[in-house]
Amino acid sequence: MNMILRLLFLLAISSVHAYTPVITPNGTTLAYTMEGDVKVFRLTAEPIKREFAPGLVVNCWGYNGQSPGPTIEAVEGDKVRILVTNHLPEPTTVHWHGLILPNGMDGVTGLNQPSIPPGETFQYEFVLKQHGTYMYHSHYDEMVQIGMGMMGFFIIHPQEGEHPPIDRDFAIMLHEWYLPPGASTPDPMVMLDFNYFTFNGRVYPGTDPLVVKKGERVRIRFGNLSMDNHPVHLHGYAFTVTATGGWRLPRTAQYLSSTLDIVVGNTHDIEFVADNLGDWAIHCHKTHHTMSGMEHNLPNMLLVPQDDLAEKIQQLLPGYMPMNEKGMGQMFEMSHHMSRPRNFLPYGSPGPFGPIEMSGMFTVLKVREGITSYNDPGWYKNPPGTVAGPAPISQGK
Ligand SMILES: [Cu+2]
Repeated sequence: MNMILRLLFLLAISSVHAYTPVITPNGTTLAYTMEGDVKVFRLTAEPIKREFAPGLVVNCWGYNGQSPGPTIEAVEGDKVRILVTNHLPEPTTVHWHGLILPNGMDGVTGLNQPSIPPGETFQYEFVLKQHGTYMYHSHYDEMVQIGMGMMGFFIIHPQEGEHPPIDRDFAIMLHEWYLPPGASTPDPMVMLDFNYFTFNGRVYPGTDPLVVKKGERVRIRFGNLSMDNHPVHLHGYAFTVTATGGWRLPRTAQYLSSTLDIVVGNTHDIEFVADNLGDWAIHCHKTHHTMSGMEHNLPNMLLVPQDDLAEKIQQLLPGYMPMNEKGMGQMFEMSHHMSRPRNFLPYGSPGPFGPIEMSGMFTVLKVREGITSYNDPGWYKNPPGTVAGPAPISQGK
């Protein structure tokens, strides 16, 4: 009897804190230890190498070997202690973006605390008084440290569970970088002309697909600490915008959309029921943000015949190829055969119907039925007769 009561008690306790763990695609969740009733997390600020996609490795600054840093995940009401060790060559601090906490824990260098010198460990401790999607980021030398990737998610689950419950819960941090051709270190001085745009520190085809089972309720949490807003578009669905800045919108303020502008310095949550099978693109709709490695100060040669010119230049520069006469789509074949600078991605990657020419902030929502794991199920097999193709002759020209 005693045993059964204990079991029921344990079940009750665990159901209070039951939540669907957040998945950070291409990332991890930060482990913690319990010290009394305090959840203790450890972050190390340090220079790291981040592979944006196979063949492209970038010198970033981040936390625990990653940029974005590992996702901190906790429950409303938790007492948390976060130990931050600085292994950067300069001081740092950490700001807990959007959290309601004591002033001295807010992390703004000079205003709320002295900076953490290289080699030192500082301690932050506070009680989580809210739930939702929040972030953490450096608040020292922000242009360099945030620009170099010092950010991560801070996700707080509600104490009483979710209504309706979420089956698949993803978190995607948006960022942008300028990497000169052939270089490995981004230039944090650049204000506008970025050339790599990342979901969780990866560019397509390096971004993990979001794999869900048909009928599951999906949430995607977005955070943006870059220099631009990113209007993220999901194909094949209408989603509901359910939270902004971490705060859940009242039902009457939630709204349907297929594109949502993810604002700099903010987070947004969207939710939908995955009832439409297939491989659905999800990407920033600024067209330059689904490119990688673009240089933007080239002359515009669109519709300019270059045949003679190419021959003449080839005498001086063997292997020279004319670009952009008939649009940029032709670059796929070229860029996979021509020699490229080091640490530079070819243009496009193979898809089920030919090259996918988007890179950067692009990934694929894969909705399947009958899958038994969330491993990448490969490309969607479209039912016969449901793929666009050449029109039959009867339709005329
Ligand atoms: Cu964008």
